[in-house]
Amino acid sequence: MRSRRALLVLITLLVSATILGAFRLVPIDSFALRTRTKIVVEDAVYFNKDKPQEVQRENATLFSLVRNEELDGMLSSINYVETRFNKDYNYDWVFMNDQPFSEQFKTNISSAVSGRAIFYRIPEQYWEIPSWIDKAKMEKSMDFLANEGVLYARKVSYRQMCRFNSGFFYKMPIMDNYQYYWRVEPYIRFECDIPFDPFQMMRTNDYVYGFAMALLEDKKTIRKLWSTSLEFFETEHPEYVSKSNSLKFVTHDSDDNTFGSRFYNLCHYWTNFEIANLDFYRTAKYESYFRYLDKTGDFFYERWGDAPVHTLALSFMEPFDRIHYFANTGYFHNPNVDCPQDPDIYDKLHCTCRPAQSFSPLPWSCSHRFLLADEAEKAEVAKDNQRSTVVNGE
Ligand SMILES: Nc1nc2c(ncn2[C@@H]2O[C@H](COP(=O)(O)OP(=O)(O)O)[C@@H](O)[C@H]2O)c(=O)[nH]1
Ligand SMILES: [Mg+2]
Repeated sequence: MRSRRALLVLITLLVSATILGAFRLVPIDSFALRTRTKIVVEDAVYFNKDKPQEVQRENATLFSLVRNEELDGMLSSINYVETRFNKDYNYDWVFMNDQPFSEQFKTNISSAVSGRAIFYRIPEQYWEIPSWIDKAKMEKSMDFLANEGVLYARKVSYRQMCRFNSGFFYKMPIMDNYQYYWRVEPYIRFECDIPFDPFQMMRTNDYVYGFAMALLEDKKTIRKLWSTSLEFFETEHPEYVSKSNSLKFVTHDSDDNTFGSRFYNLCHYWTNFEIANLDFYRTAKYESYFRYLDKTGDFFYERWGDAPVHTLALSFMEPFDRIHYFANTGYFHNPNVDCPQDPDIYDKLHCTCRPAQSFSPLPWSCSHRFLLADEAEKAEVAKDNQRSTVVNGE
């Protein structure tokens, strides 16, 4: 009896030792720890890599809000960004998630980027549905939009993502370290070389915002966004409206006054690519605009996207010449691509996209409207300058 018990104890000990040994032999983080130093700062996890000293870099980072299950798509996007641009610069790359990043995600991603990979878990208060949102009303509105066939009509997380990208991503302490960010989504492509540093271009030209594609928003998702924005900028804070604004880009004259005094033409910068100066969002006026929008609850009741929100904020508050169209990048986000039409540019930049499939010349693209509005604005400025020269007798 005693020897059987001893045998049982021995077997238990052997099994436990094997299990523990196995765990010790394959620690989850072994690869990441073996190849790079890991520093934990608040909620952010840095994977350090040495950066070549001779490269002139800006105070900037690539930035992706992404889910663990989008690992393949993120790796694919990284591959394009690194090959076409970042391999020569090794900019940091900040990854944010409302969930903890998996070890697999961190290991694969930090190995794929050429600079530092920084993984940041978003604190709950920036992601959760605010307590003052009426859930029953939200359910009803989601049903209504679903009946209308609106994309992501019933997706609450999509609304949380849009609200986060409108009013919170730049408030995460990790972003305090930077002046500019370049947003990158999973499964995007750059089908042409980017043989210059867009961040440097932003700084030297004093640009606030850069985009690669602009298009029309689904009106059903933003029924009250324009009227709310007009209330804010025309009634509450006319002092926030820039004298040389780009409202020409987002409005057109129409007898249809559904949206108020002017008509929103639904054009917006497609924010899945954007490069911007974070100071734009850090101002009291942007904050006050976001708060005004947020308190309507329509990020949840309607399905306001961060793209029209960024666009309207820029159009009212920033001078037109601070917004830049990054053309000729061969940027692709399903289902659209902006492919160079000029064969010389196409060859020089080693593009792989198909010019005939380019979305930018199509009627539902707003890129050409941007260029036309930009030209009109410049002509007006030139005329004003001429007039003041005559008045001043110079
Ligand atoms: N962490 C996290 N990221 C999200 C979530 N929903 C969307 N995203 C990210 O937000 C961005 C926009 O989402 P996406 O599904 O591409 O929207 P679409 O481009 O409008 O179709 C992408 O970078 C996604 O990875 C979410 O619930 N959690
Ligand atoms: Mg996307």
